[in-house]
Amino acid sequence: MEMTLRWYGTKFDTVKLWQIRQIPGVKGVITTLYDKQAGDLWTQEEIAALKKDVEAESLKIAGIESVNVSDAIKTGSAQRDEHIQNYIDTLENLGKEDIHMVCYNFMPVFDWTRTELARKRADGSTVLAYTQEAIDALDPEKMFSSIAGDSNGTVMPGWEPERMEHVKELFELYKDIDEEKLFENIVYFLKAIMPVCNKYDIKMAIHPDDPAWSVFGLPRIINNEKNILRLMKAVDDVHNGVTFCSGSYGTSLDNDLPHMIRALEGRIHFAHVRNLKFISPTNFEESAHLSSDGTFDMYEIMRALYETGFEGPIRPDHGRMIWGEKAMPGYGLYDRALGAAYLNGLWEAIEKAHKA
Ligand SMILES: [Mn+2]
Repeated sequence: MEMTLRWYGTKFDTVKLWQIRQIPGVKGVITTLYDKQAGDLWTQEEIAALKKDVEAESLKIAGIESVNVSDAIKTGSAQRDEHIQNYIDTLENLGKEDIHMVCYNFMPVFDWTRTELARKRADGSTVLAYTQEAIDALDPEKMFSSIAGDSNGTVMPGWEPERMEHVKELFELYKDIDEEKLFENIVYFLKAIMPVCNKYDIKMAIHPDDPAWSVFGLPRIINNEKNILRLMKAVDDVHNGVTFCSGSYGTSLDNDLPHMIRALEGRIHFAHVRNLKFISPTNFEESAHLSSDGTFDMYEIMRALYETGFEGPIRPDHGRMIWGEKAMPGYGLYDRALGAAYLNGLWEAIEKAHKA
């Protein structure tokens, strides 16, 4: 595995590349052109400029998170083929710049959903949290304003104000899209992009839905072992792969995370490893990475990745906000650095135990 940190670019991230470089074992970042809208074309010049920024600090781009998929592609509307062509051209330009892993998701309307961005824990740290009760009491059109007030002035991924202004129309767009239709549309998309992925060896890595169940009646299809294996089989090409996000699949306690990793052997191209603390099955908060601070056995998750020969980029995921830091919720420097150090420690121990 290759330890990385997510970085949103010079213009958007409170965390600096030189700080990331000082985290032991981190040699690369997972980044994006954050001001692109889904459906836009990324030019080779823009990608080269991003790469130059990263390499100037002696880091490398280990992959892109994300090249977002437009609602036209997800719903199969009239603009779909034009957006797919832009996606193909974007992949071509990434390939020419020697970038070989692209994370994306296929969630309708909202990216991940949390109901609190700064729940205070006993130690004074704050974390993102989710309760079904809060969702059930909320008008989905108000979701954005309830999230935006809490984000320390940053733009949260998947919650871009430009999109959220049209949230009512977005819901309208999805009104006839059920799980089967959404599945058909993702297969259509993947089949269209596989040739360019094969040409440049670009591994597509779908991020799971978060939480792993339907919110506001919207369909969810990337949420458990059966459904992700169905997608792997529907487009049976190694370039059709997975971002294994423990904190997203893990929102459902029915998902056996180490078992899923083993079932997906060879198709996991990127890993987000973080922990959740469950108060009840529908009320959870994002804890520190350490097993004992949350609900998951992080050792077993890392062992499953090791034993299935995982070689891709990995990153600590959302961290707590600690030590007075002000940053995008989940994406401060300090707790993610602690997470990276912890995951590196687990990996070293697992590797040495195997070799002994
Ligand atoms: Mn994730």
